[in-house]
Amino acid sequence: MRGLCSLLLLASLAWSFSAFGATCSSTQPSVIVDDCSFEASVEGQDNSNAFWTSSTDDIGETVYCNADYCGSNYQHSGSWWLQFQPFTNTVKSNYTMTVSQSVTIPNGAAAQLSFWLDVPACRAAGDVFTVKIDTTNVYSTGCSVAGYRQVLVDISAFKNGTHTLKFVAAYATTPAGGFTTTIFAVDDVDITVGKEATTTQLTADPAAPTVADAITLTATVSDGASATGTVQFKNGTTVITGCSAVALDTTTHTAVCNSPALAAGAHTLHAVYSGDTLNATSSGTLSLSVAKVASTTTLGSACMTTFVQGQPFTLDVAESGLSPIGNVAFKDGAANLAGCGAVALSAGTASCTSSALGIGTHMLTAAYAGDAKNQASTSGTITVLVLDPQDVVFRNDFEAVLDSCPVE
Ligand SMILES: [Ca+2]
Repeated sequence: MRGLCSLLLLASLAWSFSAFGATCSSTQPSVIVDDCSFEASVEGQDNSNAFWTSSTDDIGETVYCNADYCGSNYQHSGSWWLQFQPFTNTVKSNYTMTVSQSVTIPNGAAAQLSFWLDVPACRAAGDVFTVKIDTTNVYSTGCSVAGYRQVLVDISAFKNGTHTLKFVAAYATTPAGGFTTTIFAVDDVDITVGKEATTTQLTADPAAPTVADAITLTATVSDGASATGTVQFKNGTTVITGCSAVALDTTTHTAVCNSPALAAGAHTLHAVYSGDTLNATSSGTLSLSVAKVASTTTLGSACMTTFVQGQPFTLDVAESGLSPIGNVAFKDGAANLAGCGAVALSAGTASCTSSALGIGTHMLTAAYAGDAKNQASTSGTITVLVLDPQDVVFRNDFEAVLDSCPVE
């Protein structure tokens, strides 16, 4: 039954925070201060609160107030607040009251404690209100200020750890005769942690790839606050397929994009870290040039290279590279060989037959223009000597044959 009551209480709390507009947060970036507005206080003999611990009450005062119980309205939000006001029938010296809670502060950029403080009644100049983290005083004031004000304290020195947050009211002396002491009222206690700045570096392996390489992109995120989240890899403004949200490995602090489809040429790549509740987003850029592979153009011919003008002569090319496609230009010196200036490769080969070689010596080559993956290349030379028919004594009647090679 007690468990059920607790559940009902928590459900009620969530509603209360929202309904009363508490200016403390229970979810930024995680629950750091439980019951930050003291709304979980329970009315009864010496009002209690399951989330806050008060010092031994040896004179019967309460520290959790609502208007109904304490007869005043010192809440900053909601209907409950923390109130230090010793009740005494006898004079006491050096009397101290405390209310505390264990808080776990994440490792963000900066940690800040915020609370609202009112000193509606000041009855002894020596009364002091102090806030401690563990044993360190992080804030202290006398009783000279009335009216709620927000107090902000940098407690970055205590981030990344579990500490005791303690409010302390110290009374030099407490007069006899009821609630005639200084009042320190506190409400809406909050601890917020800023996001840690991060950096993201992007590298490629290999660093100088060709289109034939399997490229690996690695983003490395700095880990000031145990970064989690994802990394998106982009080529220019285009998200790389399969790498839109690669989970960050929290051990190596890296995210890897394997085998991105990168065409030959210059690329500006980006790795964008998503950030998380404690870490700010960041991105890294890499200029990566992907080279085409080298191609080799091998020129050959099955024909005799000395023959009489007017006969067909066939050149063959074998093109090696990364599945080369495109055209080969067969050349006679610097000029394209007539009808053979743009012969499409088929399965890496091309051939062309010409019967237009004039009388004399010809230096024949083949030039491959390259394609999206292959560099251009030029073959070696085949030297052909074409004879003048008038200078040739035919053993048989000469008859030009429309074939691939000379007959004589
Ligand atoms: Ca409150």
